[in-house]
Amino acid sequence: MRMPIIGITCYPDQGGSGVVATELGLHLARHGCEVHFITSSLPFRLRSYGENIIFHKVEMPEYPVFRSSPYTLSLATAMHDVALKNHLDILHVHYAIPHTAAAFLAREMLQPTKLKIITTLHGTDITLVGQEPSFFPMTRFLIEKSDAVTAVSGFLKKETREVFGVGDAIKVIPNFVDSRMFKPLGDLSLRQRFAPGGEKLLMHASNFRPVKNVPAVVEVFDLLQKKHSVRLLLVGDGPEMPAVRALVSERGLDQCVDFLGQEDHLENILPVADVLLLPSKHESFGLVALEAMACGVVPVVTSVGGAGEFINDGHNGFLRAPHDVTGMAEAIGSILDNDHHRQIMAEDARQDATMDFGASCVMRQYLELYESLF
Ligand code: GMT
Repeated sequence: MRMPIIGITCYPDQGGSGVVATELGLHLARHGCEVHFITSSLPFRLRSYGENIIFHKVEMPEYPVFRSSPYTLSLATAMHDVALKNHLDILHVHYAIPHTAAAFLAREMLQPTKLKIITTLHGTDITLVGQEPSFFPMTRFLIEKSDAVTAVSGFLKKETREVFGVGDAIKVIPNFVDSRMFKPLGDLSLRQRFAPGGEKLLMHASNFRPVKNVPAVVEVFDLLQKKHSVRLLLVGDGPEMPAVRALVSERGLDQCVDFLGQEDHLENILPVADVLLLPSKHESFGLVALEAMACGVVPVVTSVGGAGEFINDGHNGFLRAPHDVTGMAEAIGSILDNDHHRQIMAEDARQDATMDFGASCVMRQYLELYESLF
């Protein structure tokens, strides 16, 4: 069978769903598929135009009548045009709202067509945004109208079925990590810059939205630094940042916390850490924890969501309830000054991440799904 021609739509800015969509497209292109990215701007991980990759920017005209430009309609038109001109077989949209709505419109405009729509559910499109009363019936409709739906964890599939009453056929395809890109630190000089006194390094990396529960990171760190020689690295930016900065100052921690801001090349900074803390209120998967594991960094992650599908508590990381600040501090404290124990966990973490969640292994699961539709 010839390789399918695929259109991919995602949010292009920082965020796990855009990372998964872009990395999938890059791997598919290397595998010989023609991949068309149809997005509002260049996805941040799409750093070069490799062979088989074509980027189509969605144009959004301004008009005084509009309060804001109707992005979904412009996207639907772009999808229609790209599909027609390039004979797309599949539109693979990441994050249901509003991407599946645009794909549905594009497919209607193309009738009769063999174009298939695949929706990958990533998280808050189901757990938060999709449940808003103004989106709820539309989200259910779009799940039903997709030719195939995938979810990034068993947790997210279960949540979709329980909340929306649809999605029995959802296929679970987890997040993945490229272990050539995310790997343990080779050169220790960067680590020494952040820990000049040989301190241990705790890291948090996210988009600082309320769901990420970043104040808990500061509270855990506050407990830890009373007993251990440790520094905190905060990577990323977002709406919670002012509150987080205020909490750091209020606790008198300014001297031992570094705010590194948004980092497009997370693979450069992640490996300097000893432990990554992700205490989200819920996390349908928690891609950054998997990337940390591939770097040999021990993850401490919320137990609410899908992280239990790749973290084996006490073996390759720790799972704790998002409110359990003491439990998180105790778990981290138990390995912080025990290099031998931490190294064993770190090695297990890297092995588990790269064996079961490697890019080629997960790409094959998507390819099998594509093939099953024809
Ligand atoms: O759903 C979101 O919050 C957005 C999305 C993103 O773009 O960061 O994150 C979700 O998708 C990631 C990739 O599949 C998952 O690893 C994250 O766990 C998930 N976020 C949440 O569930 C909060």
